[in-house]
Amino acid sequence: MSRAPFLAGVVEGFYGRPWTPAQRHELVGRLGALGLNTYLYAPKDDLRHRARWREAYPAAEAEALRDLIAACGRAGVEFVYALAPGLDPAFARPDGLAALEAKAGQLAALGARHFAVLFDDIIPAPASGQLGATEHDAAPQIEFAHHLRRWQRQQDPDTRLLFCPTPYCGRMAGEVTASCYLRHLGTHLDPTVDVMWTGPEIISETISPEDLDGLTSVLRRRPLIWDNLFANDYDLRRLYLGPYAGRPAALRGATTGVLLNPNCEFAAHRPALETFAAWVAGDDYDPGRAHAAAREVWHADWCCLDATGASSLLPRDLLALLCDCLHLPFAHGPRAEAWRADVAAALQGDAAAIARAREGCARLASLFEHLTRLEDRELLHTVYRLAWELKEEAGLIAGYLDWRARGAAPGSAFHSAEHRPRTYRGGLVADLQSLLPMRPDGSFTPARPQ
Ligand code: GDL
Repeated sequence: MSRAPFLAGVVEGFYGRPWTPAQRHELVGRLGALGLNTYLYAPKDDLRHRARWREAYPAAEAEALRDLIAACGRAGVEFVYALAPGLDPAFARPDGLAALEAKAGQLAALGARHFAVLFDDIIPAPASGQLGATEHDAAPQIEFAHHLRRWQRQQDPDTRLLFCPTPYCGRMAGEVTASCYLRHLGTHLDPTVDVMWTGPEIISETISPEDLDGLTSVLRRRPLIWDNLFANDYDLRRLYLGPYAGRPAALRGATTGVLLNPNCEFAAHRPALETFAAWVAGDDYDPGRAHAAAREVWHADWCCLDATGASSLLPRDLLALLCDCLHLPFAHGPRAEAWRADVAAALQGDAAAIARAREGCARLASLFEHLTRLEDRELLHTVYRLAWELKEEAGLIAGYLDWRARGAAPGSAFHSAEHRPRTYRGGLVADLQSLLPMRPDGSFTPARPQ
């Protein structure tokens, strides 16, 4: 595989509503235009990808896939079709292997050449946090992959097969060099098969070449990174509009490729994709600079209408503020972080910070007002609930600061007319979270009783 091209692109690999054919066509056109070469089809909730992987696609869906594969061909993007058979205990038995051939045959008839087999998220994690996969789990997976590889080679010798292992990140594998599962994979899996890895964690803040040293030696090949930096399927209240970050340029040389698993909301993919393409293209990648360039490209989509029928683009600073508020899993963007720090200082009584915090509250209210007038309603509804929540918090903070500025009596308490118990910060999940709060270090309170 060392001479195979570096794979760079997108894995549609998230839980939740899969993208539509039209969205995929738009994506593929953009991948090609940005010089990215791969689209891996792996939507967890396409029934025929995972839960009912043996079933053939019905005519209409098959035609949509045929069109998509053709669009990939025109855009210079390799289409990779993934099967995730691991929930089916009989996947490697003869009937499973026959179903595999039939399914691969259908996809090949639609134009697919490259395949992936995914065995992630199939064994419940024991409380220790480590998945208990052993070589006994690896053996049938390898058999399944080899069956497909042999079949693939008969059709076309120049194809690629990707493989997602059951422990697919450092945290799951524990000490990688001691993992019987990974060692078995390294020894027995056809060396031309790419093995996927999400980095030290499922959602990795950083991934460095050094993080992959042990893995590369155990697998006897460089891994292919499945990058969940922008995936937001694990928390409905997050959306990631920040830049690709935390991966040095040298990571490219330590891997056979990087595929991004983006936000579920298709309309939110632009900052991730544009900045990732810049990272793939050059060594002098700077996340801040790339993000500014990505926002500049995206800005044209943010057209606001007014009551007179006139239209104007969302002010650039408000788009930047939005992207900074809905940034990355581990960091707020600079404008959001500065405002958060101002709010913290304002609550401690710092006069200069109070003025800046209030200004920030007003800007968030203005951002929300502009967003409601967006011409592109898909874009609006992609950010609506999150922008709403932000303007609610900003309104509460502004109300609290006003109340204090009016000279509240010592010992008195602030009540907001718009933020009432149960309708604000309410719901069963919020109640449960308050029963078992999480500390910043990841531990939960209350601790075990003595
Ligand atoms: C995962 C899943 C992926 C999901 C992501 C983020 C892999 C290999 N599998 O564990 O489908 O979108 O986390 O929640 O990443």
